[in-house]
Amino acid sequence: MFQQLADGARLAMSATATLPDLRSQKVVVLDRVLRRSIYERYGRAVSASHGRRRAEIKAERNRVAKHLRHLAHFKALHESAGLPPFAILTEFAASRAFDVIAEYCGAERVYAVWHKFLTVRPQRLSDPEGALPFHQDGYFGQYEPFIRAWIPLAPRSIGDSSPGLQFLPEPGTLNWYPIDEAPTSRDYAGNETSHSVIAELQKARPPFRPIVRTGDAIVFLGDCLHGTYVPPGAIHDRWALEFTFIRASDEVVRGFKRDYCMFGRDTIWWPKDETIVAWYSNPQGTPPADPFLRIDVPNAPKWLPGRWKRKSTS
Ligand SMILES: O=C(O)CCC(=O)C(=O)O
Repeated sequence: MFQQLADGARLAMSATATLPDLRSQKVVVLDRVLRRSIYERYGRAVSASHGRRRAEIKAERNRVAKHLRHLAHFKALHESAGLPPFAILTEFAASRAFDVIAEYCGAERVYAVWHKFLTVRPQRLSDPEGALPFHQDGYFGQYEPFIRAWIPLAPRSIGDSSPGLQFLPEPGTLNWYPIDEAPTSRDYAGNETSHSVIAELQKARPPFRPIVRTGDAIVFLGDCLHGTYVPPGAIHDRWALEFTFIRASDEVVRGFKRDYCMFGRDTIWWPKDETIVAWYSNPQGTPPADPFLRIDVPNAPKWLPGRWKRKSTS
């Protein structure tokens, strides 16, 4: 049964594929989600920036306000990649990965907690302790799991000659497992799933370890057990980009103050950095009246995009 899921979860870019159901599958692998002209340039900028000395990166980060550190880095990456501002976001919003997420959310807008939205995920072979153990990403309100899109940026092949991800999905069920009492992880001990639970699940079926290429996407729900997989034959370090979304109503999201962004099919609402920083640094003050930039998504496909075959209703 698991093997069927693993095979069935991989969708070739094909006009006949049916939009996958993230809710029941928990993890979906999509081929060629981003255009090469975008991911190659962005990937080069990411790996070059991570190749610099740690101290240099730290000094650069400390020059900008805390809440903007990730954003300053994001802007700098676009600049050094020679890409227009926000290109990686608009590319993602027009992608089939976003179709899957929007379908799961069943709403016009998909949200993200802004300061946690975008993460670069390096995994160096010289740092095996930096690998994440099996864990669940957490949840939001009513145990609604986070939704993650993990996009490999470099090298070309991930999960065989470089570190990838591994999953133990339990299709259809929502289950939060206990945390291990004697965790071994360096960076992630507080979220390391019980080793005995993992051993039991692995007895029932082997982990799903997709081999992906740059520009593909792995989309998964936060309750799906997963972690880093360092294949025995790995010879390259790896860089990936990770987006984290949530399914929520406008009303719930208001509780995040201004710390969120929204994705719609043809528009992204992205916080205007200066007003947000002012609000964060003086939360008693008047909230910014118009805190979001509206970013148009060029070539946004209409819902339901023609690239997906409709599900049979019979
Ligand atoms: O990038 C990785 O190796 C692990 C990513 C992961 O498990 C996470 O972000 O929750």
